[in-house]
Amino acid sequence: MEIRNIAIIAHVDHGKTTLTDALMRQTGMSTDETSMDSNALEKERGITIYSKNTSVFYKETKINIVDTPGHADFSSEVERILRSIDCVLLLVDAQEGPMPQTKFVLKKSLELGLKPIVVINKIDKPAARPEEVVEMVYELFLDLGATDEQLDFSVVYTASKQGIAKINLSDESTNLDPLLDLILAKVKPASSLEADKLALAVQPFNLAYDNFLGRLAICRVYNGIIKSGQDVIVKNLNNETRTRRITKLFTFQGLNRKEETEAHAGEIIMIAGLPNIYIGETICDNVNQELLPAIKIDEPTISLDFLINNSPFAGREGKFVTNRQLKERLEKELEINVGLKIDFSDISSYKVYGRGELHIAILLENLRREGFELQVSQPQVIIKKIDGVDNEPFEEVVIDIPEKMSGTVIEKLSKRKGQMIGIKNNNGQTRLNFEIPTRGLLGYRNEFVVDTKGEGILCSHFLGFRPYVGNIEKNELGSMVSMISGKALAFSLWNLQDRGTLYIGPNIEVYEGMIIGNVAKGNDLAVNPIKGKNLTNVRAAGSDEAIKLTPPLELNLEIGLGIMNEDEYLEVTPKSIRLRKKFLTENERVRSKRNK
Ligand SMILES: Nc1nc2c(ncn2[C@@H]2O[C@H](COP(=O)(O)OP(=O)(O)OP(=O)(O)O)[C@@H](O)[C@H]2O)c(=O)[nH]1
Ligand SMILES: [Mg+2]
Repeated sequence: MEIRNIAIIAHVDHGKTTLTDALMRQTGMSTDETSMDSNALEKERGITIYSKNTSVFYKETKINIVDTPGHADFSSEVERILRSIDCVLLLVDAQEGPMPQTKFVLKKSLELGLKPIVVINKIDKPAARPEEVVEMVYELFLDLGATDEQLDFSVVYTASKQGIAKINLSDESTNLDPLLDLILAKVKPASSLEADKLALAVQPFNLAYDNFLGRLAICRVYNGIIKSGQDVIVKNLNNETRTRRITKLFTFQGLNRKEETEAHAGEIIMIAGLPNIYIGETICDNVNQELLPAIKIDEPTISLDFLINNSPFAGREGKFVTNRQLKERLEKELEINVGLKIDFSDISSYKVYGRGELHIAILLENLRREGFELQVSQPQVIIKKIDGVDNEPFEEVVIDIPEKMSGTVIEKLSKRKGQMIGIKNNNGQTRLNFEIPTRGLLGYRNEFVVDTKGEGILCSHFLGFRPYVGNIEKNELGSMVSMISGKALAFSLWNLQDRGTLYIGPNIEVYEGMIIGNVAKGNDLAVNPIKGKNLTNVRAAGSDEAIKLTPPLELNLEIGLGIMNEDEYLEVTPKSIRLRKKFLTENERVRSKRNK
């Protein structure tokens, strides 16, 4: 059977997974409301975190599809996948138009010589402006230096939620066939009898893990036929070889993997039996086989320390609380989490390098759900020496906000060393473009949500390492640190809430050194949240009946990582997320400062 290999790429939320799901449903690969976003965290957050493979059958052709994540923190996945498919569907929201991630994934596709099919999605939105968006996409192609051939892209209009595609906006349509037909017409076949006869050449572009089968490699078969049970030669990037046996071989069908005895040139497969297999290696059956072109993996941009929980509440909620367990789990994570690096050289605190706050937050969320307790330090950007000069990561930020809020946002980002490179007003909405050191952006997202009352959209994308821009003044808030252990009382919280924002409500157990809120003005503040009211006969404003507490700011992983200070840890357990000082007592803190 003929095979076509495509990936769906886009900015976050533009509808990639919805389209993939609809394609699977309409071709009979899935029947119900199941989705490619199958992971629990994906379902909860409504975003794709891991790229996933599927295939559908249409008119005697197998179309392998890779659904990719749109969030910038996971973009290194996308780049690897682009190397291993033959065409991309570039999805663009018919209202929003191209966004930073659209630009990033398109740029990578064009550089690889791919000729994208442009899919203008969500044409059902009332504010959709599909024709205008096509123009904007064309401009973007031009800006990115597309060749004439690439500029001559096909366009298809879709409402993937309704499962409709049309070539002309005025067409009537009830299904996605126009898109599928376009794919058959425009994407070159991956399979051929000639390629089957060539010497075996297979390359992994993604990794997975199975408790029974161990590490799995998701690969493209470029040439030849690979068989289950076959002995293969794996060549690493330095041309060193090792021989291993393929123990299992799968293809992807709908939401499932299907065990196969062999796979032909052009297929996308998953194989087991190669324990140390890594992305970009060449799997072949002949030592003289040339290496396939390497696949570049993006470097991490931020780092932080992971250590076991040693707070006074350690071990209360978790199943896995020891150093050894944490280390083993992190080592396992490295098997599949390709954007992640970990330095285990310090035996009690592991340095974890990742691609952004969300990348790290997802790892932490997985750990706590599995029953781990741990603590992490404040994320720091990675500084890299290039030609003897310190360089730091920079990001491009695109912000959509109501016009009246733009002043505050511009002011804050400028203070954080952001440079405005564009501003556009449209119907009371403003779009701002900034280039800013990642350092300046760390922790800003929470402030942004508050400043824009949740009405703003902020997205960022990694630009590259650039020379260090010097000190950044953030108005870091002080912390309200409990000086005592016990149960917080409404009365004392009521007194404290004027000083800043509280992270806890009454009856929450606290320990000495735990951070229970921030201080709006000034430095850290040692407080006593368990103090009861003096018993007097006089009824004061703070009587129990009168106590009205503002709801606390509940910490979650992303908020915690964003607001924590350098001398603090975020304590993560299956049930709780707390902030604490590294040094729990005031005495220790003073001493450590003096020793600095
Ligand atoms: N109105 C409308 N909404 C759509 C359409 N397609 C998708 N959506 C909605 O857009 C949201 C995001 O859809 P997803 O398919 O998860 O987007 P995605 O591109 O896979 O997102 P990430 O994988 O996180 O980058 C969901 O709420 C969808 O229901 C469409 O054609 N019309
Ligand atoms: Mg998705």
